[in-house]
Amino acid sequence: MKRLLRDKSGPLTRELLLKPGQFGLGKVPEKTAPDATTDMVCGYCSTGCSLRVHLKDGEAVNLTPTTDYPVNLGMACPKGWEALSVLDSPERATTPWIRNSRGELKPTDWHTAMHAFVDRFQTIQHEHGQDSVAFLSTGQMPTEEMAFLGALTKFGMGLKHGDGNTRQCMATAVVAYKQSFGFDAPPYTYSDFEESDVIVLVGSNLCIAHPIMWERVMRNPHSPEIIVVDPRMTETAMNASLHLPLQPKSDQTLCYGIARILIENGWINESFIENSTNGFEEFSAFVRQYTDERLISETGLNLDDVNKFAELIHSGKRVSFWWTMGVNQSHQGVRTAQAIINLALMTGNIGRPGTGANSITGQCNAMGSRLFSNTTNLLGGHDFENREHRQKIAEVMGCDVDRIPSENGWPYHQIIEGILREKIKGLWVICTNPAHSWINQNQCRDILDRLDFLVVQDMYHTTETAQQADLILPAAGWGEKEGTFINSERRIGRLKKVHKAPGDSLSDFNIFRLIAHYWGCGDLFEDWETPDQVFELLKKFSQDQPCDITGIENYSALDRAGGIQWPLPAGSSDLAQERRLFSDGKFFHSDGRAKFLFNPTRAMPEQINSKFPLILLTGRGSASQWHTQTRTSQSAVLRKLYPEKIFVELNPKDASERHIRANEQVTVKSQRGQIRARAVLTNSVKPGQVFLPMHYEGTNQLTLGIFDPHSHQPAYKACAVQVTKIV
Ligand SMILES: Nc1nc2c(c(=O)[nH]1)N[C@H]1C(S)=C(S)[C@@H](COP(=O)(O)OP(=O)(O)OC[C@H]3O[C@@H](n4cnc5c(=O)[nH]c(N)nc54)[C@H](O)[C@@H]3O)O[C@H]1N2
Ligand SMILES: Nc1nc2c(c(=O)[nH]1)N[C@H]1C(S)=C(S)[C@@H](COP(=O)(O)OP(=O)(O)OC[C@H]3O[C@@H](n4cnc5c(=O)[nH]c(N)nc54)[C@H](O)[C@@H]3O)O[C@H]1N2
Ligand code: SF4
Ligand SMILES: [Mo]
Repeated sequence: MKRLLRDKSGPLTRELLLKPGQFGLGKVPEKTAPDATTDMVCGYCSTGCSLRVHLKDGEAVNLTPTTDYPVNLGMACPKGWEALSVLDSPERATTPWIRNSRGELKPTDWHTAMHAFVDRFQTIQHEHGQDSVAFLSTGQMPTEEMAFLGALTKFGMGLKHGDGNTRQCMATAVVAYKQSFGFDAPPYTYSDFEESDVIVLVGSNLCIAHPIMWERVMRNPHSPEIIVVDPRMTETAMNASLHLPLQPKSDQTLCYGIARILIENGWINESFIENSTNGFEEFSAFVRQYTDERLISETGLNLDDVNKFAELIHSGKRVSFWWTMGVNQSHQGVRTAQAIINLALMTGNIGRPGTGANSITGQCNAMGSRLFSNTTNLLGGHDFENREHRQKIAEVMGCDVDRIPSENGWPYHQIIEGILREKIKGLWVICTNPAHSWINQNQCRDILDRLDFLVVQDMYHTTETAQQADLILPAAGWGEKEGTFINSERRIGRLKKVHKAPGDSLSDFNIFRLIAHYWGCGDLFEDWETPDQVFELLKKFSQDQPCDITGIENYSALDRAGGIQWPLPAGSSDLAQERRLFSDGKFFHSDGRAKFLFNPTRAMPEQINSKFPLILLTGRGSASQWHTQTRTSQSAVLRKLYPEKIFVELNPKDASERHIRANEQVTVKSQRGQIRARAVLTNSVKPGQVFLPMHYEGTNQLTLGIFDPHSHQPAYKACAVQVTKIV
């Protein structure tokens, strides 16, 4: 029986809660950094820039980018510069909110909130089974908080199903790496941007989504060839030496065709293939079917450009391949990512400076969530289904091994479908905003409405999902708590408390402690009092894994080193500022070899037709907007840098056929919904395609809920729509 006993301390009283400082409640900010300045990593994107926060009496008054941090070298994008200003906002949740019997959300206190949380969820479990309560989390909390949430829900509360918004984002790369390399291991370090002589960016709009990585490309002294594979002429494509505006979702065909051309010309690295890989013979036979004719007809590219792409890969001494959401968010994302990995393997472009098959992550702590959130894998990159792994984690936890689930929980879309099938009745949403960001949003909102109890834990009480909640738990945000993030190049950096969290809001860490206490499993978390104590546990979880960090002494060591990239096993003296994986040609599969993996390409599931003749692409709109805009819309400076209302990018040819003029309001319609948007006429989208930024809530009313079969990641990027003039 996994249901836990009530805490031995007996019923909780309000007096207990009101003790000053307990669970961080009512506590004055600890002056973690009484000095004049302190450095910490940014809380938006996965670049992981360091920001120097200027303090007065331990409170932040301003910030500037850190000049001597190996990631950003004194640079920051607008979001980083404005990171402090979004903390003080009237939309911050300053107390818990609970929905009353009239259906209205009303402020309440923590004691009532905690009782409601425990009573409602435990009642649901009692009536509908242990697994009828699930959670959805994030890539935007410190690793210590993610591990706490994962351990609390799965070992403490006995939940089985929980996933994160990293499913929307990184799941494809995770599965691709695990299958190809034997572990989820992005191999690169950012100096590779500066050391390559050929840089290939596939489905990645670096200028907008990772502007400081783009700055690193600009510092490359080798005048690199930059090849951008993107259906749109993005800001990044405009700066490329070769832009390949392929048909959406034809990247896999393109990579297989390029592989065939490389093989036919003998432009491969035979000794690397021989010594470090498996499966090349089969791959080589397989790609023969991707003939020039097929390549041209499926990608819509011209043969000269395709051949030039192959020649540039061949002539480069240090070729790096980078990909992001144009690849991951696809009905065939995993095999597409592996088609890119195969190009790096067959040309031996991995493990050396300026090379690599490199997935760029998205959120500030996507990498932390991949390894330590206890969702898709057991803490520390372990496997729920492996008994030895469960035993190891149970020992570190100091608990019975039977408390560790022996199966994986459902991925995100199965949790959502589980609500529809009445298998999931209670949902706890932490640090993500699915009512805006999840695919096919009209259906998602209807589904969330069917829950018996929805808890949302967020910095703001105004998010689309919080407005649907039965209970809102007010969370401290970036700058208001301690912990660590892991960036795209596997660098662990620190996060500090430099600002007082407003009202009664608490760090997610303290909310989890409070819940453990009320739920009755506080005993399991006696050693989890502070983030730095949990960091010690993270080290133990990681021991002997490819992501081993037992050699990181403590938080101060991270400060001194300018962040540390995993792995750093105990006893390692390799404290170089830039470290990449696979320099010895050895991968993480048991035989030390990487695998060539491939599958026949599949057509886009939703084809255009006479009713919906345009392909809708979605993605990031500007460097000043973050996702569902709950944070970035709070900054007056950022608000000036992007359009307030939704707009659709449309090619002038498609516009004139529809008698649409610039800036007119139009209807964009798919089989799932319709929205109004302002028409922006631009040649950056090709005829037959339109683009909507994801930052406006309308966009996901149109998208199609299709998922990669291996990673279960949603295919946000392409579906069929029609655009019409409003008359
Ligand atoms: N300013 C800002 N920066 C961010 C974020 C943000 O919200 N705002 N979010 C962060 C997060 S979480 C993430 S995951 C990253 C995402 O970073 P990116 O993946 O770089 O951003 P997107 O704009 O989503 O998608 C990249 C490109 O994919 C293209 N694309 C669409 N379909 C295809 C296709 O079939 N093939 C190819 N080759 N390309 C295609 C789109 O045209 C788009 O230009 O950004 C991170 N950085
Ligand atoms: N159409 C389309 N849709 C997409 C995408 C796309 O390209 N196209 N991209 C997808 C991708 S890659 C991603 S990553 C998702 C992102 O989707 P979401 O995760 O839903 O987007 P965010 O706006 O970042 O939501 C984070 C929430 O956490 C809150 N928050 C911030 N910090 C904290 C904290 O410390 N604690 C707590 N408790 N809350 C906090 C914020 O206020 C916000 O409400 O969107 C996906 N949706
Ligand atoms: S590039 Fe990313 S990490 Fe750097 S300042 Fe901008 S949002 Fe922050
Ligand atoms: Mo993402």
